[in-house]
Amino acid sequence: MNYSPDDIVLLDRGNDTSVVVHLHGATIISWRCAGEEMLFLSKHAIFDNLKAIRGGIPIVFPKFGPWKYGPQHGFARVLRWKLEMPPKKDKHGNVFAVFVLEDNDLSRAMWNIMFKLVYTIRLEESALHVDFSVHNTDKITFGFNCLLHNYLLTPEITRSGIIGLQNLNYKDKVKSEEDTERKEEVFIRENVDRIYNDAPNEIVIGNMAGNRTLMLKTFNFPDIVVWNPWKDKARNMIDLGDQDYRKFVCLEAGRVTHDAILKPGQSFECSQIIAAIIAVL
Ligand code: TA6
Repeated sequence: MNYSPDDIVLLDRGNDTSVVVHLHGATIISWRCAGEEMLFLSKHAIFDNLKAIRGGIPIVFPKFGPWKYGPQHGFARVLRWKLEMPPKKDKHGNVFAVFVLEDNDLSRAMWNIMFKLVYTIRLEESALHVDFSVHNTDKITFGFNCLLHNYLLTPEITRSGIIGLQNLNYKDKVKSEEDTERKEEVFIRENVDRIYNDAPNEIVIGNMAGNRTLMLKTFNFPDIVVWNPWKDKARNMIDLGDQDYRKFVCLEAGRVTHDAILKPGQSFECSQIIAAIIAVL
C-alpha cells in the first residue's frame, strides 16, 4: 500500500490479530483477526492525506452526506488526527489507543465551532471495539451527525445476508422513497443505499471474511446505513476497482436522521463493537 509508515499506528495483540490506523481521518485501514483481514481496503485507495481513504472505517462528522459548508460526510475523515495515547495492553491482553481531533483553522473555516473528538480503539481477541465521543468546548450550542462508515470484507457479496433489519422503516436513497423492511435476511444484489431508523443494537451479517459471521453491536447509534455502489457506480469511482464492489458491504452505525445537540460543556458518547464469530459449518 502506498502510504508512509509515519502516517500509521499499529495495534498488535499477537496471534496475527492487529489493527492499523491511518492518522488521516483516524481511519482504521486494517483489522486482522487471527490471521484473517476483516475489513475491505481498496487497492486503488488514494493516500494523499487529502481525499478520504476508500475502505476500512472512515469517521463521518459533523455531517452525513452532502454538506453545504464542506466536503461530503464532513471533515473528520479528511483531517489529520493526533495520537493522544499510544497503543498499550490492558490486563486482559486487549490493545487500545486513543486518537483526538480538535477544531483547527481548517475545520473552523468550514464550521466555526470549537469541539474535541476522542476516538478510542480497543482490539480484543475476536472483536474490534471503538468508542467515539464529541465534546462541546465552545460557548454556543451545536448540532451534528456522526457515523462509522464500516467497509466489511466479504468473499462474495451476494452470499452475505444481514439479519436484524426486519420491520424497520428506512429511507431508500436509490429509489428516493421511504419503505419498511419486510425481509428477515437482507441480501445485496444491486446498488443499495438505505438509512434504517430506530435500529436494534445488534445486527448480524453472515458469510464474511474467514467464513466468519460478524455481529455489529452499537450504543447510542440509532441508525444503520447499508450501502454498496454495485457495478455501474463502481465503474465511475476512481478509487475502486470495477469488480471490487463484490468484496464489501458497508454496514454503518450512525446518528444521521436526527442531529445530536450539545450545549456548551456537554459531551456525546457512542460506541460500536464488531465481533467476529466463527461460523458453525
Ligand atoms: O454511506 C453511504 C453513502 O452516503 C453513499 O451515499 C455513498 O455516497 C457512500 O456514502 C460513499 O461516499 P464517499 O463520499 O465516501 O464516496
